[in-house]
Amino acid sequence: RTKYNPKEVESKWQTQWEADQLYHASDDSPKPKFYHLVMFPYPSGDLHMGHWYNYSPFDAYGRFKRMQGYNVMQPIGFDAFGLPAENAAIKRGIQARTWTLANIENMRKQLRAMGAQWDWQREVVTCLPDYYKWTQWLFLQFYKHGLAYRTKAPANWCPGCNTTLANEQVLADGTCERCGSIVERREIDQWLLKISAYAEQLLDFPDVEWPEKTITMQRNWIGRSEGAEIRFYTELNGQREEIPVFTTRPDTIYGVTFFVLAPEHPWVEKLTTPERQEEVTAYVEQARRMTEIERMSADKEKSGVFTGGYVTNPVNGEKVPVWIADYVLMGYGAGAIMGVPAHDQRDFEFARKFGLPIVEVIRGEGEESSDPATWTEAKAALGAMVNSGSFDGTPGDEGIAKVTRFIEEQGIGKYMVTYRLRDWLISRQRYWGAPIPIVYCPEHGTVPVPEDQLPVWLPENVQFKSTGESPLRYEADFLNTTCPVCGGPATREADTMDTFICSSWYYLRYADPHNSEQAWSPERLKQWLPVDQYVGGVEHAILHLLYSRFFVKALRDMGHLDFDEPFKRLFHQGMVLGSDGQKMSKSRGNVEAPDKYVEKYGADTVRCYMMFIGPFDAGGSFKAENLEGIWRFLNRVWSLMNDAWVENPGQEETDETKGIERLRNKTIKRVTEDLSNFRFNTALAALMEYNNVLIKQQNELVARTATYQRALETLMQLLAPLAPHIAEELWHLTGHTASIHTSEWPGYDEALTKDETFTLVVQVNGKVRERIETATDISESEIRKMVLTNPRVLSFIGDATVQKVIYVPGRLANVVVRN
Ligand code: ANZ
Repeated sequence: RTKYNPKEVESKWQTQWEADQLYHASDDSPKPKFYHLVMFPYPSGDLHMGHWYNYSPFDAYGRFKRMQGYNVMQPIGFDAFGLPAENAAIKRGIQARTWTLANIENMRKQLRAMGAQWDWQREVVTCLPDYYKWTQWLFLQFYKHGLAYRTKAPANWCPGCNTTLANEQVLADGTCERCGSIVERREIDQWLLKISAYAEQLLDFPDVEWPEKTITMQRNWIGRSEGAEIRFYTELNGQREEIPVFTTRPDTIYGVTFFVLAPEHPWVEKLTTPERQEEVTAYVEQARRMTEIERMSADKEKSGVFTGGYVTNPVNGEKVPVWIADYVLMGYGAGAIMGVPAHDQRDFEFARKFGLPIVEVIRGEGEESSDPATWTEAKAALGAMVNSGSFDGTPGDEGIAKVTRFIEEQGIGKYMVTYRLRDWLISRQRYWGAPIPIVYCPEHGTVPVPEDQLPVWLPENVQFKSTGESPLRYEADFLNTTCPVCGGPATREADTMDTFICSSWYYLRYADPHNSEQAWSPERLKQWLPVDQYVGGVEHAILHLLYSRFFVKALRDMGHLDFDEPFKRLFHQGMVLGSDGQKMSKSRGNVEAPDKYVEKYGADTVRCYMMFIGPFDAGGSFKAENLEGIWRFLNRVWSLMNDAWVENPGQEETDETKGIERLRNKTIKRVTEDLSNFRFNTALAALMEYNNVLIKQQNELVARTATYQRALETLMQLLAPLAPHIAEELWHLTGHTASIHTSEWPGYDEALTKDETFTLVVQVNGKVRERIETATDISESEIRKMVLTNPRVLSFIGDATVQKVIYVPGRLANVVVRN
């Protein structure tokens, strides 16, 4: 017999599979489709442990679905634009494109070595013109439909990366997610996508099976608030001027004792009195340098300045002082608030700090009136309205509705819903991204590049200057162009698009990756989309997954596709940790490269080990020494198949073979259910147990029966999704000619998965009184207990005394009683 040599086996089958195009998902298959997607990698140059941890079970699931009869499409590609390539270009003088493509080549090799069923014919690389042409085309569709616009917007500016960042790329502590620098705010002309127009729709998750936690994270990010807009007013140059606020608590309107504008609010200038001017200007300057996150931080001590101006509360006619404070944000609600210190904690702290009055207007049930001066915090809970004129006594929820109705009747405000979700800032002052297809003409202003002139080519070589502007601004050949309308001299937009745009639609392109006429054909999209199963990290719970949903809904409304959600079922893998149980990181020195283990044990062992670490969604520690256990298991399978396989099993079946058949059915059931539910570790455990039993019997006569041989065949098939190479090799070794991966997943007989049972006849004094289904291997004492607790039997025993129970094994029990 031969020795298990994974290196030989694996490269042989990888070559063969590729030659046979085994994993190419045909567009004309009669089988039902199954679109099986994993988040595509960034081409950093190396497949790390996390990729292996993610892709191994993922691939096993795809193979399982394929054996179950689906036309599985399992594509792979590269999310290839972005900062690291540009940084490599700056640091090492190597072209971003060259760096990226070399990395991709290396990762392709590593991805092949994994032996996953990638459909390489569908590969997409987002930095290549045949892809970004369509990214640009998509931008133009958004533009055409009023969903892309340019404005001077305060941007998160990272001084370290010299670029703007999306809100999502700023960490909770106000630092850049890439380099850790403190993020600043700057006003520049930028392009945004109007994701806010879809805020309400994005709250809804129709017909998807997503982790509840992820749905909640997205909903919180969108941040829907119901309340009212109320317009305060002032006299300015003899004119009545209105300034709206947004509040979720219109019922507290009588408790307003001050008014606060965001420092950037346009009214700051108009309301500030000359004597307060200097102080106000200084404060505005200071606030500008802070990030929103810092400003919103709950533990930050409240700060602010009085403008000298006043506005009037439209409900009770009271004049209140106008302040500016950084805890009020320009980008949320109306950029102004009514200060209700008694019932809002931030306002409470603000009032305490600046000695502003606090008036109680909401009181909880059974609560006594108390002096707010004695309070230590605001009373934020709902309650009955007090000190509120004719509204006094109105309870909780009713108060909100009643005041809202009142202000609507008076024409001083209206019911309103706001969202925290902001429009998506997509301009990047960077080189390595898809150029925004816009031209600026002195005559015609902003002109979209005509679709038939796409792509707007990204130069392959540029000069990097540390100006904070896009390097494309200094590329005369790129920048200078002609106006598509008049043909006169014009300049191109020099910024490139956020790479999250590229990844918002790659799963659509996979359906029709070589289409040079369209981003996709409607037929192909209809055939493959939506994605049936999507696997990827929970770190994308908001950014990528929300953007992709927005794209699909917007494109649906534009008529480019006809479904509502891109990803029907979503699964987040856990994280693979270092052997010390800590996140793998260079600084901790616990990073492991998978390649050397693939070299030593082969991909099948590494794949299976990844699945064996723990539940897929929980993650776990990578312990190199534990690879041995899997290695031994695969070797035992190898030996068993080599030693126990017989071509023509002539041995007659016995009672013992029934047990083998039962175990075979049970194991199929276990593995089928485990794989269906992403429990790869327990599927593997079931196979190990199964293998052990078969090994024990391999030298007995029973091993020469057709039943035993069938059990061996099943072992190979159940193992095939997890360890595809060894299973394929053994499959051919045992005389099969077609690939095991095209074989049909073994079915099982439910009845055979149960333990063997028989019908016990129960007599009382010789008369048949009951029949009980019970296990064959039940003991006599268990029979006795079962019979004497059976309600029907007890009813026949009545008050009589049980003398004995006579048991005829496997048949009947007779209860002898005497009155
Ligand atoms: C008066 C009031 C009284 C408020 C009260 C709350 C409690 P959410 O739920 O997060 O939407 N607010 C409105 N616009 C703001 C802005 N631009 N920056 C900072 N704060 C702002 O919060 C809505 C509440 O946050 C609003 O309701 C407003 O304070 C404040 F007892 O108005 B409230």
